[in-house]
Amino acid sequence: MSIILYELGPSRSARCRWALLEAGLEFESRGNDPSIIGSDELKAVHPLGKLPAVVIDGEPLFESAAIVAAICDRVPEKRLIAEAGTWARALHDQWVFFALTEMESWVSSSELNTLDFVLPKSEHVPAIIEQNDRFFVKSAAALEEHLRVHEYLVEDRFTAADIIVSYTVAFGEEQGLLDGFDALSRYLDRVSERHHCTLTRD
Ligand SMILES: N[C@@H](CCC(=O)N[C@@H](CS)C(=O)NCC(=O)O)C(=O)O
Repeated sequence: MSIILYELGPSRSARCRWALLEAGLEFESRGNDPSIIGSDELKAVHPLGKLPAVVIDGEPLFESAAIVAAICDRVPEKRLIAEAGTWARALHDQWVFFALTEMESWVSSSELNTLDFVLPKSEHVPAIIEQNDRFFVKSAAALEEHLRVHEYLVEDRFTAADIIVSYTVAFGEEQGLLDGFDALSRYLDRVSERHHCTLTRD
């Protein structure tokens, strides 16, 4: 199997690196320089020229959650992701979509409107931050409920869902949004203990 991963430090590509390390698959790393973003080389793999992106056996794939699932599906013997077609896989999708649409969209918008990495300061809308925080916290409370009684998201064991969702939770922690969410903090501590974890936390 040949795998090329376009990545950059603590960007969402960290999810894919983590999955590849858990899977024990060899890969070639490309990028690791901010100039890769928006480059023609990356646009040939990701239509928006964003990270992460991969080429697996010559086939391009983008979106970090899709990449993590594709990697984990390649090594069924490692049991890194609930089997396709099972109810557990539906729960995998549930938590992944919940994290990406009901949580990550808000912290991502706050980041875009705070750092000048993508949008110049003149285009920032500071008023949006308070609203983003409110929506993130509302969803975080729902995830907190689940993780108060479960150590992991699916099948009560570490899986790809935890790779994807814990990155989103850590994104919220970075923005100071986990106050009072003890189960979420303990969850981040738990997944951070894994040898291959790529989460960066202060
Ligand atoms: N939904 C995408 C998000 C991709 C994304 O926004 N990547 C950021 C780095 S974490 C990026 O490349 N930003 C550059 C830009 O927006 O131009 C995923 O999960 O892969």
